[in-house]
Parts: sequence; C-alpha cells; structure tokens
Amino acid sequence: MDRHEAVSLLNEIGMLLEIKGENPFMAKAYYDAARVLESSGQDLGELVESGELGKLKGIGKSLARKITELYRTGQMEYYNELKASLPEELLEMLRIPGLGPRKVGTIHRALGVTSIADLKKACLENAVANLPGFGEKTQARILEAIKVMEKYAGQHLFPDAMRAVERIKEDLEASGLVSRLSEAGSLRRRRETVSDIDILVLCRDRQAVLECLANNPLLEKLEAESREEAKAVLAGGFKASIHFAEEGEYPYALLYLTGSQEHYGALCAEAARQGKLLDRHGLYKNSEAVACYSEEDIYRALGMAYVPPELRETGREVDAARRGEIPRLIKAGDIKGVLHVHTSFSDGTASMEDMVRYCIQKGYTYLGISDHSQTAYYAGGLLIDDIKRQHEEIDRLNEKYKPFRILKGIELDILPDGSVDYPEEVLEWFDFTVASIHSSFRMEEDRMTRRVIDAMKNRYVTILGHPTGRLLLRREAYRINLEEVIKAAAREGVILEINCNPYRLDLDWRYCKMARELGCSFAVCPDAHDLPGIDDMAYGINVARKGWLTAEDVVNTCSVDGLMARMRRR
Ligand code: DGT
Ligand code: ZN
Repeated sequence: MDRHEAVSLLNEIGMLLEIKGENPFMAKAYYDAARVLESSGQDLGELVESGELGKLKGIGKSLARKITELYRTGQMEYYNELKASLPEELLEMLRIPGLGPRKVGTIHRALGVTSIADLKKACLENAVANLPGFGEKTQARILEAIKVMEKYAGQHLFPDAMRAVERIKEDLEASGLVSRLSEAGSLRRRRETVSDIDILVLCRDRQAVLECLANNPLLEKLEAESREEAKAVLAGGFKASIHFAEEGEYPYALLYLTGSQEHYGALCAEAARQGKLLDRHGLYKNSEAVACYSEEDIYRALGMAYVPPELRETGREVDAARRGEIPRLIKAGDIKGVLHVHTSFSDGTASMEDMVRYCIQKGYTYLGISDHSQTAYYAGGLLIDDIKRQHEEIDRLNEKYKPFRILKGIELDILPDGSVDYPEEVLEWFDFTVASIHSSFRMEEDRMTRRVIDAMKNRYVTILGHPTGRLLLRREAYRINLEEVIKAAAREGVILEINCNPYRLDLDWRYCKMARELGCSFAVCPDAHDLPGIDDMAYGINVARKGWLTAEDVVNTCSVDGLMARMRRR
C-alpha cells in the first residue's frame, strides 16, 4: 500500500458517500484528505511511522487512524463496509461521461437502478428525465453514452491489456519453463484498443506451461484448444490466446500472429512475387527452407527493410519497406521535456514542485505547466490573480531547480465562437499555450471546424490540444473536418498535440502521417493530472510511432531552447 493507492481509496470513499447521499461534508472531507495526502509528496510509511500523518491539515484523528489501519493491514474496515453496502455494479455507472457520484446516487435511490442495463431501461421508459437535476437532454445524453459503451463492449484499452500481459509474462518467465516469449496481435502492434491478448510461447513442455498458467490468480478459465493454442479468460473479462511455436518456427509464428492480416497478406504476396512461399511455419524457396532466426532475418530474406510492429497495419508499409523507406521512428528516450500538465492550481492533484521533482527524477530537462483557463470553472480554471501567483511560484522554482526549466503555459478553452478566454495582454505572459475544446461538443461539423481553425489563427495559440475530443470506448469524437483542421495547423504553424491519456490518444495515429506530409509538427503531451499521469508519455509515443513520426517531427524532443525557437515560429 503506497501513497497513491491510499489516495485513490480515499477518493473512492468520497464517491461512495456521495452515491449513498450522505452529508456532502463527509465526502468532501475524504476528497480533501486525498488531495492533502497526495500533495504531501511524502512516503506513506514514513508519514504513518513518524506520526506526521495526523498533523497534515485536513487529516483529523479518526482519518489518521483509518489510513494507518490501511497502511498496516492493507485493508480499511470502514471502506469494506461502505463498499459492501452498495450494489457492486453501481460503480460501473460512473464510467458514463457526465454521470458523477451524486447523479448516480440520485438515480439509484429514486429508481432502484443498480446497473447500466437498468439505467438504459429507465431512460427508455423516460423515468430519468423527471428526476431533479436531470431533464430530457441529460437523459438523452446518458442513453447515447450507454449505446457507445455497448458498441465497444469486449474491447479494452491498451494499458489495461498490457498490464495483464505483463503479469502473465513475468509469471512464465519466472517459471523457467519458456525459452522465448512475446505478446503478439494487436497488442504488439500497440493498437489503442484491443479485443484480446495474444501471447506466443516457445517451450519444451507445453503441459507444464499450461499448469503454471492455471495457477496464476489472474486466470479465471483455461482450456487447451489444440496443440498450438490454449484459450484463457482473465480477471476483468479479458480473453487471451496462448499460442505455442515449434522449435525453429518461432519467428515465422511471431510474424504471422502479430499481423495485421493486411500486412501479413502483403508480405506473402511479395514472397510469391519473388518465387518464395511464406507461411507461419517457414519461408521456402524451391521447396527448400530459408533459415531465419528472427523477424529481422525474414524481412531481410525478402529483400526489404524491417517493419516495426507498430507500422504493420494496412499492408502499404510493405511497399515502403521494399523501397527502403521505413523512417527511423521516435523512441521514448528521444523525449527531452514534458508539456501540458495540470497541477493543484487547477484540477491536478499534485503541487507544481512535486511535478517538477518527478520530471527531474525521470530524466526530463523541462516541464511546461498548463493548468485550465478561467472559463473552465468546473476544473478550477485560473483567474488573472491565480496566474500571477503561479508565475511567481514558477520563477522561484526555476531558481531552485536550475538548470531544469519550467515553462509558463496554460490550457485555453476554445469558446463556441472560436475565441480563447484571456485578452491578449494576458496571453502575452505565457511561454506557450494549448488550446482545446471542453464544451459545446455538439456543433455541426462546419461550425466546429471553423471554431477550431479560428482559434488557431490566434497568434498566441501554440498547440492544438486533443483535436477530436474523443474518449476511447466512452465518447465519440465531435463532428469536425480533421483534414481541414490539419491543413490549417500546417498553414498557421500550430503544433498538433498527441495527447497521451490512454482514453484520448488524440490526435489519432491514422492522421499523423498525412499531417506530417502536410508539414505539421507534433507535441507528445501527457495531459497529466497527477504524478503517475506523466508516465502516460509511453502511450503517446506508441501513437507517434504508429503515425510514422520521427524525433524531428516532435517538438518536445528538442532542448528547451530548440523548443522555444520552434514555438516562436508562430
Ligand atoms: P484484436 O484481437 O481484435 O484486437 O486484433 P488482433 O490483430 O490481435 O487479431 P486476432 O487476435 O484475431 O489474431 C491475432 C493475430 O493472428 C492477427 O493479428 C493476425 C493473425 N491472424 C488471425 N487470424 C488470421 C487469418 O485469418 N489470417 C491471417 N493472415 N492472420 C490471422
Ligand atoms: Zn488479438
């Protein structure tokens, strides 16, 4: 149990209390305690052992006792009881955008709704619209959101799937039973969402590997389908396929199982053109096997450049590989600094100083702070005085942490008319700005496109934030002509954000190559609201790689001076 886990449990208690309809002050006490604990920046064990915990502002005796219990035993009885007092499925309703704990509580108590399926029925019966604080519009939005969730049922976000795979891989590696092992399929291609997990194993004793897997607490079901494959169901509903390769066939099996089918089909066609045969067991010329020990060997034997898994999608990359036109893709290590993070000045949970220290610890050389602007009152947007205070604090931190650099930024709300929400005299104070849409999502496509393009014409706008507003598996993108937006970004010299939040991953990789060819630059931004959020950078790098981007295409691979120069080209 570390500080972050304790913080998320305190926040969950706050939500449970709100759902139950308890006195709002009780929920607030837990949210406040969570924030205080997070921003203390201290180790939970030290806080408990030294008795400092109870001295933190907002953490009284009884809360300190509960947190101590949590730290010592890994459990908190109060939480367990609270959780047991509500139907399990109720919390899933919080995944519906726009449904906070208070609203979930109202629906539950007034209508006896306990699951998303119940809620859908209640909406269809027009029962939700009549609840206090709801109305026809809200009901329609809830229904629409449920339909989006149904559409994506059975799909998982990349990080959730990756975490599950990693635990299985660790287990198998530790067993000493396998000699080679890799994830395959959509996960290896770093797709933003996947429908199942594919793992390829090379081993002597398949039965022993299956027994080892069966003992993994993550696995709920495991069945051998054939000699080559076992199917599993993991906790959280993940489906997994465990594939077995024969000695000597591993790279061919990995290539086949990584897909995509289009990529693999194009490879087979190219092999055929050369009078060769490629299948999941080998590569043959005149019925003789061509020996390959790795995927690299196979591409080489076909006379083409290696295609990284992230690029194996449409099949057209095979032509590029034949022509030797596979770019040197950006890597995590190329990133020098972090842009677009939120702090406790707006809706982030960590202090600026904690964010700075975390970035230094991770080897970055600069951090661009961008809290919400004033229109985003729901997210603690900064009023003019807050900005002044924040800038003074940044000056102080810049002195203290030299040569690390903290840049003064802001995430501007793009208003419905395409303007941004500070006057020019204020915009002048910032080193950079991220302009994003956070409201009025439902405009007609033409108006929305115009709105965003107008915002980009403002010479103080440096980066266009999450250009489509989608939330993967939860909310569709707003209607916008992205091609027009990208052309305008190229024209105006506005940098396109690749937002690394695993729900966003926006700009989508499918548009990156085109944007790059039109002359756009990109910023890979974590949009972090807490310290671990900064590590979401890895997901954005996946997107950049899938979008054929090199380090040169991404502005935050530059040193801070290089970055400022590229941003000043506006
Ligand atoms: P997913 O699971 O929907 O997220 O996407 P994938 O790409 O992981 O697809 P999956 O799990 O059905 O199959 C894993 C890989 O196996 C796939 O990427 C390529 C290969 N594969 C499966 N079925 C076929 C097929 O009918 N033809 C070919 N060429 N490859 C296949
Ligand atoms: Zn798959």
